[in-house]
Amino acid sequence: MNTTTTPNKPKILVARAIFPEALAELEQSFDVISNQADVVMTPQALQEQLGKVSAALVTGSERIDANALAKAKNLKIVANISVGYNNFDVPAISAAGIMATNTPDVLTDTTADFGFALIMATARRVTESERWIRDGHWNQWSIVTNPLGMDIHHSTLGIIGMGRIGQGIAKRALGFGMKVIYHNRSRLPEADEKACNARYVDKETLLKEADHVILVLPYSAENHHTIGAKEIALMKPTATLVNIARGGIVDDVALAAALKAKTIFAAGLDVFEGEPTVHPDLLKLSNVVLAPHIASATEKTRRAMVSLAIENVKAALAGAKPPSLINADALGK
Ligand code: 8YV
Repeated sequence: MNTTTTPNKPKILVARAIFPEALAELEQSFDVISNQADVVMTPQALQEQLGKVSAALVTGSERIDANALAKAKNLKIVANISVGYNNFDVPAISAAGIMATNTPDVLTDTTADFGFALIMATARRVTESERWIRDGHWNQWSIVTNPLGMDIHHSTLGIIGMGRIGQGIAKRALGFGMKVIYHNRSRLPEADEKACNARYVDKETLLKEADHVILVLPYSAENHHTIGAKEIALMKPTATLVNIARGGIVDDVALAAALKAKTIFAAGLDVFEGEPTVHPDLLKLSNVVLAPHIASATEKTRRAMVSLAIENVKAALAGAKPPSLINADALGK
């Protein structure tokens, strides 16, 4: 950990490495405890550091719960550099009177782009084809034995989770002439459905009808294993499944078994149960595209996420309402 100390400046913890310019900006207003070495803190180290500061910038690798907050007597805000906040125990944070924020909107298009990239890479066997070349198989090219994929254009896309990112993916699908069906906790207003040309269906219908299924729903205990063996069994044997939501939404063991048995065609995964560990069964399979949680990872968007997190911190410490406050109701703000 690196510390810069200036009297009378509030202390801030930056739990993971951020862009040097963003760190320099923070150092103008705060005493910064930073982790530019980017070694993930143990829960005990996190608890210690949170006990020293008024604000913290964190990511999905920091679990913020009652234990992490046990010594946090001066902490006013935990700002996630992430739109998803399943690393936050929001009731525990609210009970401690601390503001919790995330980074919505700034990553919507970048994440929707990647969702589409993963749909295409999965259906068209892009990474498998690259391995095929590198392994020296191109001399076996033929009309019938090439890595043959599934079409994207004019197929049916099933989106589970129709928030901002889900709608962004649906709008991109329009350009491919896809039929879009979706399932969500609540149905979208008619105008939004029209803008996406998307039809609401129940989960079972979606799984049975879709050629490509993409998961974009937030993780919660009730969404745990939204897709397990039973759900995969409903899908077409030619279908693909893409998860850019969170590990734990899919039962990775059941998915690996289905991919191995080829009961579905292929899967594309940006998120995993137990990240950064990937289930060994998945690593052995060729019909799965693997990505290391990079859906929001363009330089422009990651910078925008850090900037929004800093804006949230500055507002909170200035006594204003942060722009993306998650627990406004619980704190009466
Ligand atoms: C983050 C994400 O990169 O925003 C999210 O919900 O999953 C990603 O954009 C990741 O969570 C790091 O905090």
